[in-house]
Amino acid sequence: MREKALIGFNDEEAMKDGQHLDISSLYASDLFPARTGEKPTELFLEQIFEILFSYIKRTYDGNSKVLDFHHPHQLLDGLEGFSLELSDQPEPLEQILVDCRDTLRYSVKTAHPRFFNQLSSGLDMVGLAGEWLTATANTNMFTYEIAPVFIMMEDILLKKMHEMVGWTENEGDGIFSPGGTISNLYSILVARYKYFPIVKTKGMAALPRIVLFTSAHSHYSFKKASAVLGIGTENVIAINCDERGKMMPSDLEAKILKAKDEGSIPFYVSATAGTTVYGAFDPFENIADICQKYGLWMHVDAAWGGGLLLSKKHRFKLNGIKRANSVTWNPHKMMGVPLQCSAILVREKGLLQACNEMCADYLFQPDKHYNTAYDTGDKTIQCGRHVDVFKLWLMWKAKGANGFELQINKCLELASYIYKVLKTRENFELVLPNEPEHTNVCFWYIPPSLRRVPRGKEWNAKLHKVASTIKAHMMEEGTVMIGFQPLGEKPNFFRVVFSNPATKKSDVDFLLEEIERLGNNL
Ligand code: ABU
Repeated sequence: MREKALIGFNDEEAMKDGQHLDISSLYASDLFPARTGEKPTELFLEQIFEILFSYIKRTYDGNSKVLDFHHPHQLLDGLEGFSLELSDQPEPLEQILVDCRDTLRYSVKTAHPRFFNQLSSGLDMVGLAGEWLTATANTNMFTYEIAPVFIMMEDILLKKMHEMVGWTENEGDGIFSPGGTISNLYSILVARYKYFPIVKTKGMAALPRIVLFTSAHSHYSFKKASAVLGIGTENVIAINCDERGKMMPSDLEAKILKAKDEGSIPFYVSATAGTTVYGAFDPFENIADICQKYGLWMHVDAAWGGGLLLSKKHRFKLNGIKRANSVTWNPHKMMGVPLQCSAILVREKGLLQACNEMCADYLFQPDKHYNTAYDTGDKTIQCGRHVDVFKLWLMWKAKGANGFELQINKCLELASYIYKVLKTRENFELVLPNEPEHTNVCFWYIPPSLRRVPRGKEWNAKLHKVASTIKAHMMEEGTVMIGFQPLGEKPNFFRVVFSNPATKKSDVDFLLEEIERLGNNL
């Protein structure tokens, strides 16, 4: 018979107050977890499961808080029996359970239907199971011999993604990487190697001044990667965008010509499918024409927008992506796969391997008894690599491409809904007048003191403070979370994004009501 549950985690109040904890008899031995399979191990994991499951239930309870905010110094000082301090002596497992509970208690519920702060949100139950299984397998993605199933799954998923981008059967390579920034870095790395293979051995000193182009609204990772790769941030040339945040092909061509005139060597253009703030899609066909004309590598950063390839209704927004030489796509964003899950796709086979391989003979022995083409670890800039692919594979099994399509369409419908609501609310103003292309919708809240007064520089300066002030109150109250930022000359505005299939229209209504409630004294 199973021993009684030792912690009353099903009791919401007990969770909140830390009361009714009967944990004294849980473990007699400090040797745990040396002998798996014995009662203490099972009990410990059952208790952990209860803690996690209770957290999940509260997360999806629309009336629970999104966060219980504390300042860094408060966390460092310790909170109600929760201390971050580490000591030389082991702590009892009872305390470890409480630490797990409290870690979640003071974390942000990114799966809460009212969490609108980040491009990745939600918590898919099958994806979560995938993450648990991955952690249980606890292996490394560098060789087939220690990750046979996961390596084959990665191969299958990369092929699926190539197909969705529109590459032919003979095209397509890639690797899962730790996030969009690293995937974008790979694209520059491999493009530079394609045009200047000597860089691998001789370094940047052997190269002329090379420059790359990306839009003013693109992700900051291109500058970061250029700094890391020794290209230099000054050699990242920003291309102007139109009022919707789309790269202007005319400015791209003009800046390529100018760079050439100045003696620089253009080699790479990154276009964006779903910019971070506006959610804009660049005109890929026009950009591809220009890349073709000047012999440049074309990358598409579809970290955010790639998911739309699964939607028959919205995939036209990525028309032309198949002409890209490389694509970044983060299933942990629109596809709702638990963090992290990002892929760099490269059209030309073999380039990633040639660019990055070091052939360490203790690991990638060519005379193994199986097809060593599946020892994919030398394609990467890492050695050890986490298994990010299984949760995506499992989710795909569980919902199929059609299931992803439904959840993605639903998120786009929510964006359309809030856009329409905002148009009718007199205390809010849309930053962009057009229907959203992606799930980003940007807007200002205009507080009473700024209504019906002349607008100008001073007014803008006051409006700039509104979003940050409301956000500060919002964090203290913990009822909802949304991000804000300035853009160019535009004062701070809110950006709502939808990627959580659990969000409903009532949560969207709540968001706007909450902003009004928190801002109506400003
Ligand atoms: N890497 C872009 C993520 C930004 C965001 O979640 O808002």
